[in-house]
Amino acid sequence: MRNLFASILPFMLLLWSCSPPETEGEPEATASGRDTATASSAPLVEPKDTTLQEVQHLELRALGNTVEEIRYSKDTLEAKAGALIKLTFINQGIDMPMVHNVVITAPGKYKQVALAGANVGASGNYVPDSKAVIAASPMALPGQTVEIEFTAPLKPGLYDFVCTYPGYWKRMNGVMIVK
Ligand SMILES: [Cu+2]
Repeated sequence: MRNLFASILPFMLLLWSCSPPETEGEPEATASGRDTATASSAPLVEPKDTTLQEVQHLELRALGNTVEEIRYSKDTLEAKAGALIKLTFINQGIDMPMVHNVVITAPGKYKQVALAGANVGASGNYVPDSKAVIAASPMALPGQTVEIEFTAPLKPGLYDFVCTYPGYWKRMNGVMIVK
């Protein structure tokens, strides 16, 4: 048995060494397949470089020291479509509960967002988890200034902004004009 194996082995090795390469032509097919995939996925890659994005500074104040007096310093904010907005929000209220924020919402959604925010409560900063929310500042306590950055919508139109502290939306809302 051992002798038989020993006599066959050289022939087996000979056959194995003479077998032709198996995968000729395949690398070419793989390469062309990869090229096709790259070409079709390229448009999905969004530019991450923001160095060319226009930066725009906006300022908004919360005025008044009673619920009957409270208001924003402006009824409208103007933003350029797609610009990086740096919004400074200054709460000029003196006493509690003069607590305010500014939430940018989709067109016509300020009331809906404010009512949903009131249900969220203080633990959630009175800001609902909603597609209608474009950007939201933290709550500014009396005398506090907060700053937020967000990208203005790409689509021009009339967007809303609102304070979502419970009940304040009635007097604290405005329009963000995106051009
Ligand atoms: Cu407010």
